[in-house]
Parts: sequence; structure tokens; C-alpha cells
Amino acid sequence: MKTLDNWIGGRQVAPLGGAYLDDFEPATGQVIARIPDSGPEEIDQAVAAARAVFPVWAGLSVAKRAERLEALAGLIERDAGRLAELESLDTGKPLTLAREIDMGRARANLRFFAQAMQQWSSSSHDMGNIGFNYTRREPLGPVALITPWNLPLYLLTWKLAPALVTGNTVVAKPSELTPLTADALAALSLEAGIPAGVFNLIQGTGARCGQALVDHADIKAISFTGGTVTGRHIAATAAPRLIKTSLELGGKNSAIVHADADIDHTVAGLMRAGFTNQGQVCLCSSRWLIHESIYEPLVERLVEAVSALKVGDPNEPDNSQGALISAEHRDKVMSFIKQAKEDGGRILTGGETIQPEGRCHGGYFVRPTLISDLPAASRLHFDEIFGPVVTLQRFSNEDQAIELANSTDYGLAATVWTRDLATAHRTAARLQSGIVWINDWLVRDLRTPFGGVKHSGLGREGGNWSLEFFTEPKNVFVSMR
Ligand code: TXE
Repeated sequence: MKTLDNWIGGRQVAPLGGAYLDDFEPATGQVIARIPDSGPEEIDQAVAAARAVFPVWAGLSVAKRAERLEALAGLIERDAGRLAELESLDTGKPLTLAREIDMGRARANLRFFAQAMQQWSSSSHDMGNIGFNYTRREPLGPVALITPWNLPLYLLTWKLAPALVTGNTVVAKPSELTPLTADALAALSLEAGIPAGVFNLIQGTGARCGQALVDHADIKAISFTGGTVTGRHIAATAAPRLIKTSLELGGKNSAIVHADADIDHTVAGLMRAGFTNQGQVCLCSSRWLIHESIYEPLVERLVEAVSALKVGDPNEPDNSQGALISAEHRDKVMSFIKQAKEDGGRILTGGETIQPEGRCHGGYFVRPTLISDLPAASRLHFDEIFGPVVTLQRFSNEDQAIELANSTDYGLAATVWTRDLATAHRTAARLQSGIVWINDWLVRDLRTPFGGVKHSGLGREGGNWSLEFFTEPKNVFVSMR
């Protein structure tokens, strides 16, 4: 069993009190590693290291910083097999998914921001004979990156790349449930020539270690992806210090299927949108709203497709569904299914846990579940379940579909399925959502704004939005008089 350390100032450092937490493999329920149970002292040391090297890193040319990020992307490519295995082991997601999606995206994040920063231009504002202004974009200093367990390396690199390429130094805290790939990334960052102390990594719980990080007086900005309750708490913690926060939080995303949707295409799309990563993606469509004229035949097709999903050992290429992240999370998902039954909902398929034969017998598996006929007020329509559970509702006209979709506190990512251009654009315009996909799901262009409205977050990531978040504009006026 592996024992991890923190990474402070380029060195592996054991936790001060010698306290460790267990890291579980979701597919087996076995302990696979021990991670530091860090607190304020370790955070202090990491922030001090990040502060000390900040002038050096910020003083490098953009080209030099971009070169180091490109080198890190190259190392992720070199080690993709090993990293995908660690990611699958730690999260319970299918190994093929970790290879094809998570590793590809981790590389792409680093390359994208390395290149984007070299194309970015600052602005100038001419005042004729009086003079002119130019606007510098300056790095902030040590920044905190706090990431969740569903897409560990994917989301850490999504924040790390823009933070570093703009000249900031970083203290990162990955989820205590998925520490492995962040640890590997810290080691690779040194190999890539990123100076010691530029990327520090502290492992520990949210309540003690994460809280100490967001409380630290020398942290200049916080980029967070996680649950809405935690996000709200972090915003409140940061507010008195007047530091920037970027909050990417939960979702309760609707898929609106209009009467004229291309059925084959929609079934394939909904399967991805509902069940990728066992439904543990903030962008997953977990409410499928279907026009009444196609409801019965479409639901029949969907039940057939969902029932055919293979669940089990993430190492078996045939299994498109792995384990949920933890026993606690599995129990939370199952409590929603229990609630659905109490509310009078019909479980059309799934609705139960699975104990596969063999090595994964103790894993946290839930069969992909479709639920219909819930009363309109059931909380399954409004609360984020974050698992392989989708609710079905029918609508009779466009206004009703929009009203249902907009009726939750969240507003992250909706999908619209129709062959009619005007219907597609009109629906997209009326949805309260940061992102809308028409006839597709999770197609990402890293230049576009990514984030949600209402309780799904604050701010946007992606392209220039990330570069702006991690910099402070400074306007300089030059007199010509
Ligand atoms: O998230 P947390 P949890 C949703 C999903 C899930 C729910 C709770 O619905 O069921 O959130 O998940 C750190 N100060 N999403 O409890 O706690 C924590 O250690 C500083 C949606 O796992 O928000 C981890 O590193 N940090 C989501 C990170 O915050 C703190 C992805 C996220 O954990 C902290 C994951 C504190 N006080 C869950 N408390 C998405 N948007 O994709 C916790 N953390």
C-alpha cells in the first residue's frame, strides 16, 4: 500500500503530526493508499513556498512558462497509461473512460492554455493628443485550487494551466477521495521544469485542510469546483478579504426532447448525457423532459438502452459503468431511489445496488436507473443526485417544457433535442442555463465560457475567462502633453 506525502517547495513532505487518512478503491471497497491528514501548519508552509517563488515565476517570459506547460502535457502523454490506471483505481470509473476522456483532456488543458496565453493581447485606449492608456494583466500571487473527485486530473489541470501560465503560483488541494493523480502530477511538474514551489500540493479533508487554505491571508484567489453547499461557504469565507472566487458548482440539468427529435440520435445522446461516469458529472442531464406525442415509444427505447448498460469491474472493457465514488455516496443515491418509491414513482429499470462476483464484490455499484410518474413536487426533480439516476417527465407544449427545466435552483447545462432550427434556438434562448447543447452533449471547445447561473456557480472558466480570472488588470496612462 502506498503512503503519499504533500508536495511543498518541490519536496515530498510528511504531515507534521504524522496523521494519515485512508484512500479507498471504490470498485472493491479496499484501502489502496494513505494520504496526509494535513491542516493549517502544512498549508502555511505551502503558501510560504508559493509566495517565495512567485517573483521568479511571474518574472519569466510568457513563452518560457508556456514551454514548461507544454513539457508537462508531453509527460502526461508519455505516462497516460499509468495515470489512467491510477485514475480508474481511485474513482471507480471505467479504465477506458479514464484513458479516452480524462487523460486526453488533461493534456489538452495544458496545451490549450500554453497556446492561448501566447495569443492573448492586452488592450490600449487612445485619447488622441492627450495621451493613451494601456492595460497590463498582472498575476495575483499564490492562488488556491480546490478540486472534486469526479474528474480529478481533468479538473485540476483545467485550473492549474491558466493559473500557472499567467504567472501565479499555486497551492492545490484535491479531493481526499481521489488523491492519486494529483500526487503524480506534482512529481511530473518538477520533471517538466516547473520550478520548485510553483505548484504545491496539500492532501487532506475539506473541513480541515481545505478550510485552512481558503482562510489563509496570503491566498489571493480561490478557484473551486465542487458541491453548492461548499461553494457557498467558500464564497462567504472569501468575501471579507475581498479576494476573487471562481465557483463551479452542482447542476440539475434538463434534456428537452421535442416531438420532432431524431430518435436514434437522441437515444444515443441521452445515454451519454445521463450515464457517463455513472452520472457523476456536473453536466449530466438527469431530468429528461419528453414531448407527450413521443413519450411512450421513446421511453421504451430508453429503458431498453439503459437496461443494456453493463456495470462492474472498471478494468473490463465491456463495462461502461463502474463504481460510485464512495459507500456514503452510494447510500445517498440509494436514499433518493427510496424516496422516489415513497413518492409513488415507477422504477422502469435499475433501482438497486449490485455486488458483482469476484474481486469487485465489495464495490459501490448502482444499476443505472430510470424513474417515471413522480409527482411534480418530488424532490428528485430538483435535488442534485449525482449518480446513475434519471427522472422522466412529459410535456405538452414548449412553454411547459421551459417552465419545468427552469424550475430548479440550478442552471448549469441543458440539452435540447429537435430537428427544427427555430425551435432549437428559441428553446436555448429561454433556458436559464450557462451552457446549452443542441442535439449533443459535452462537446467542448476550450475557448468558450464554461460555468453556470443561479446556484450552479459564479464566474466562468475557459479561454479568456480563465486568463482574466487569474490576472488583475492595471491601467497605465501615458501623457503626450
Ligand atoms: O463535494 P465538496 P462532495 C456535488 C454532488 C455531490 C455533492 C457533495 O452533488 O454529491 O456535491 O460532494 C473540498 N473548505 N458535486 O462532498 O465537499 C473537498 O475536500 C475548502 C458536484 O464531495 O464540495 C473537495 O476537495 N474546501 C461537483 C472539494 O471541496 C473544502 C463535483 C469538493 O468537495 C471544504 C463534486 C471547505 N470547508 C461534487 N469542504 C461538480 N461541480 O462537478 C470541502 N472542501
